[in-house]
Formats: sequence, C-alpha cells, structure tokens
Amino acid sequence: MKKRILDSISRPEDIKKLSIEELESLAEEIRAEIISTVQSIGGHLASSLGVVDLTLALYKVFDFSKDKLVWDVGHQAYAHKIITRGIEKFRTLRQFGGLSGFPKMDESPYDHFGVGHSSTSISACLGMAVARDILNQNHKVIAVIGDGSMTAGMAYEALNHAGDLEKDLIVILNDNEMSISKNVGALSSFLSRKLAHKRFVKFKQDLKRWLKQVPKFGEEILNYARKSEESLKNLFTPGILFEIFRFYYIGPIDGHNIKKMVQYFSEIKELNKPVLVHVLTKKGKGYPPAEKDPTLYHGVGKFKPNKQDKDKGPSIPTYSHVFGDVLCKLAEKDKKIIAITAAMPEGTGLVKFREMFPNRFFDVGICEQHAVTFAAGLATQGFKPVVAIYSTFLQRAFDQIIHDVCLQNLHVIFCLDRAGLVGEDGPTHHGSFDLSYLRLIPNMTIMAPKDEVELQNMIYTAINFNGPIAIRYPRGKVMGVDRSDEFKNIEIGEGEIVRQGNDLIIAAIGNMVYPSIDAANIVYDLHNIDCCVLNLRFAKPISQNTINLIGQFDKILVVEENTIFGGVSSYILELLCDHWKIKDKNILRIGIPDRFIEHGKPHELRKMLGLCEEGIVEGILKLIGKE
Ligand SMILES: Cc1ncc(C[n+]2csc(CCOP(=O)(O)OP(=O)(O)O)c2C)c(N)n1
Repeated sequence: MKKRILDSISRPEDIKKLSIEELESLAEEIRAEIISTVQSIGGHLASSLGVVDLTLALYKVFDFSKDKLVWDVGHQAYAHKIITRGIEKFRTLRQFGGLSGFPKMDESPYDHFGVGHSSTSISACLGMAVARDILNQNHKVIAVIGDGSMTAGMAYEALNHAGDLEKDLIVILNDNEMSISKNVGALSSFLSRKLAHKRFVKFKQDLKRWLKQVPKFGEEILNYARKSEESLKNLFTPGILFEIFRFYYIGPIDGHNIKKMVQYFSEIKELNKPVLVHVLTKKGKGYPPAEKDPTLYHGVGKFKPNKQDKDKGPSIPTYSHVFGDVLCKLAEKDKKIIAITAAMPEGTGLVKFREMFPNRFFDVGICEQHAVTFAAGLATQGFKPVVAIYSTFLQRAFDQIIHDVCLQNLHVIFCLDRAGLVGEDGPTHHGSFDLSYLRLIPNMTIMAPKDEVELQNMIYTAINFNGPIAIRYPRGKVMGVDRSDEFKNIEIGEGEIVRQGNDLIIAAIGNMVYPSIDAANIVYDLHNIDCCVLNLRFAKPISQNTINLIGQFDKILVVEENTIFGGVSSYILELLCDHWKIKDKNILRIGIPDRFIEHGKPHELRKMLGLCEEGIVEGILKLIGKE
C-alpha cells in the first residue's frame, strides 16, 4: 500500500517541506481522514472539508509557532487539529476526555484563541495585533471568518476599529455562500459572485449603450473604459465594502487552488497593513453528499460509510421538532405570531414554519442582538414575536432582553433550545446559564417543561400571555408522552405535585423532573423513604402557594440543569429566607457546579455531575442522613 504523506506529518513545520503537489495529495488524505472520523463519531463535517486546502496553504506560508491564527467559530478547524495534534488524537475528537471540537487555548499552543460562538475572530486578532505592536514583536495575525459569520455586527465593529488603527492584520473571508443554511441578508447577495458579476455586466451594457450615443468623444471614452475594466470591476465586487473600512482587498481567490493561495499569501505576508483576502470555497468539498446538501452535513451524528444520505432524522421527535410543530398549529389560527431565528432555522425546528408562513418567518443571520430588538419592535405593534435561539447564543443579547424587551414589558416570547448540557460541543455550547441570566431581570417569566406535552402547553400559555416570557428546553429527543391537539393554559408561577410523599420534598425543574420521580421511587423501594416530588414548571415567578408547599418540609432537595449560582435553587433559598425560617431546614442543591463543563456525551456529563437518577438518590440519602 502506498505510504500516506499524512503519516509523515508529526509537527506543523513538516508542512513547510512539502511541494505543492504533495500538499494537494495531503489535502485529499486529510479530507478522507475527516470523513472517516466524523462518520464514526459525528462532528462538523461540511465546513471542515471546505477549508482543508486553505489550511495547508496557510501552514505552508506562515509559522504558527509565532504567527497567530484565529478560526472564527472554530467548527471548521479539523485540518488544523490534525496538523497540530496528529491523527491519533484527532480520532478522540468531541469524546469525553478527548480533543475538543473547537480550538481551545489550553489544548494546544497552536490554538491562539478559544472559539465556539461566531464572529469574534477579527476583534480577538486586532487585540493581538495591538499587543504585538506595544511589545515591539514581529509576527503576523490572521483571522479566518466565514461569510455566515460576517453577518454579525461584531465583525463590523472590529473591521471599523481595525481600519481606523491601520494595524498589520490579515482577515481571510472564507466565502462558501453558506451559513448553516443558505446565507442570508443584503450583504450575502453583495458578496455573491453571481450577483456581483451580473451587476457588473448590466452596468457595462448600460454604459456602452449610453456612450455610443455620445457624439465625438463617446468611442474614445468607451476605449478607455475597456482598458480600465479591471478597476471598474472593483466597484461591483465586495472590495469596495472592505476598502471603505480601509482594508486592502485581495480576491476573490480560488480556495481550492493551493498553488495560487501560497503565491498570494507569500505576497500578502510582506504587506504591513489591514488586508482582507476573499477566498472562495466549496462547503463539503470532496464528499459528494455534503457538497450536495451542506446544511444536512454541517453538523452530524455518526453515520454509515458509503451511505449516500445520512439518516434524515430520528423517529422519536426532538424538543425542537415539537416546538416547530406546535408553533405552526398556533400560527394557523393566530396571524399575529411571527417566528424569528438567528441563522438556525433547522436547529430550532422552524423549517416547517418557514414553508407554511414565509411572510411571518425571519432568519436575521447570526445576529442574536438584532433578533431580540427586532422582536421588541414587532411587539410594540401588537405582534407576537417568538424568538427561537439556543440558550448559549441568547447570552449575546442580554442587554437587548433587559433594555428593549423587559424594561418596556413587551410581549416577546423567547424559546431557548439546547438549554442545559448539550454534550459533544462542550463548554462554548452548553446552555448552563439561562435560568440565572433571565431570572434576575424584572418582568421576565421563565418556564421549563418536563416533557413535550408540557412544552406544548407552555408555548400556548406564552402566546396568550402579555409580557416577556421564556421557555427553556433541552437538546434531543422528547420523553415519548402522548400529545393531543388540546392546548392547556398553565397558571403562572404554579408548580404541580407529581408524586406525593411526606419525608422530604424534591423541587425539580424541566428535564430533571422525571429523573427525580425515578429516584423517589428507588429510595421508596430500597429505603422506605417517601419523597414528595414537585414539578416547579416556573423558574420565575414561583407562586406563594408553591413556596409555602416547599417551606412545609424540613428537608428540601432542589434539582436543576443550570448553574448552581443564581438559578432556581438560589431563588428558592431567597424566597424561603424571605418568607420562612430556614434555620432548621436541611436544604441540598443539585445543579451544574460553578465551573465550565467539558464536552462528552450528555449522559456521561450528567452522571459526572449527579444530574441523573443516581445522583438524586445520593442527594436524598445525604439529606436523610443515610449516606
Ligand atoms: C453567536 C452564534 N450564533 C450561532 C452559532 C451557530 N453557528 C455555528 S456555525 C454557523 C454558521 C457559520 O457560517 P460561516 O461562518 O459561513 O461558516 P461555514 O460553516 O459556512 O464554513 C452558525 C450559525 C454560533 N456558533 N454562534
């Protein structure tokens, strides 16, 4: 068997010794390695395949033991991981104890900045460039950012600042015309090669027609215009946009032509000013099913080799599906419902809504802040905007939630998907904080369903509410409870007893309710301990009735999949303190501890943190004194 070049790569410097032909072969080998690894363990496939050639060209020209490289989002950095960690380690990607799916500073000296949320790369690189100059150092700083990530305001804040400082900084725009879905927004059509070309051709035709009518000088000007076609063309390419920010624009360059990229990068390396290199790539490059459907293959679970299409979806629906389905049903009757997503129509379950109600669906791009204030504007006009954003990404819009929605008490419905531990994507993506960051805001109501029926009723309750209201639900499959089309209103702030018992009370919220019931049944069978289990349903408000019920017990266990700080258990402590004497009470809290939780399978992480039946059993025994 022919020896692979990949097997001779043990350090990034090895790339420098390779010829262009060898780099081209290596690119094929790396793509094959990425495909087979993702097939067996899941991961971000299409984006990573698209930048293999670009990665090799960068490593050929630059020296990242001193030059800095920041991958925006970082989901596309698999080739970078292979080059800097080796294949064996790469195969542990996203698994508990293995490599993270994203660049992470404490994982490798070649990961110059930790990423996961989009559009941070230019800001971080500008900070590094300023530090370099203050310290009189001499190295290059490079941000690689996708066209999807260029929809976020933060990228422009950084360009604006960078152009003003005129620092030596290279921004590589990796343009594959895709975000997770098709990229959106006016800018994306401006970037679009087809449109830019079309606009240019039309302008040329109009100009020609007009000049031909101009007597005497017309023909002369036309000849001149022909000569300066290249500079005219610039007016119709994205160059003009970046030049306004005082970036020197280079491109577009074929992002799969390693030879060309190496030539360009070698020249760019000699420039000492802000440069934007526009590179065109194909998302999913080298794997036909992913090239054909890059959205489906953006992030995948493990799938069978040689299977043309990965499984289209699990038979048991997810919380996202139920959310999308219920919202469609409600929107059929209520024309005021509007759905908003920030570049995640598939992930949040809104594809069906987009098809059914195209005029009431808005994908705003990776713009969580704008999504929230846009919703606030709609709410002032009597609409019922439903903002569906993952828990972790809504963190971006904290001020907009406070200032634009809650301060004005507007009826905006927040649906926070992927709340709690998300698993393999790790600490950048866990939804660990939402109960805390939402709870402290006046006027905010927060719910969390124990199952899909409750999710359905909570959406219904939220639509008929008046004021800011949030529902947080976990990633993954629902409980499998029978759902009917009957929607029920839930009384605000009221919990429900789901198991009677006298020895202690377990107050649980969201996905922790069923494990609490299971744990209560186990301790009853094994130890004759009889627990009352309360499904809180609300993280805020918690009604006086509900807190009185909890307060009657001397032994209280609170369980939530949220940081232990500032979430539901903190709230219960505060309420008990205000309304009851807590001196004689024995209270235990189970939640996400005050640290960032690593990546791994959700059940592994829950087991580690005691957010499962066994952990709750342990908690009960501790409270009872039977450890
Ligand atoms: C703040 C934030 N919102 C949403 C996401 C989810 N997300 C991850 S990748 C991605 C698309 C990025 O598109 P682009 O930058 O063009 O990269 P590509 O995958 O096309 O290479 C999105 C929306 C995120 N990582 N961060």
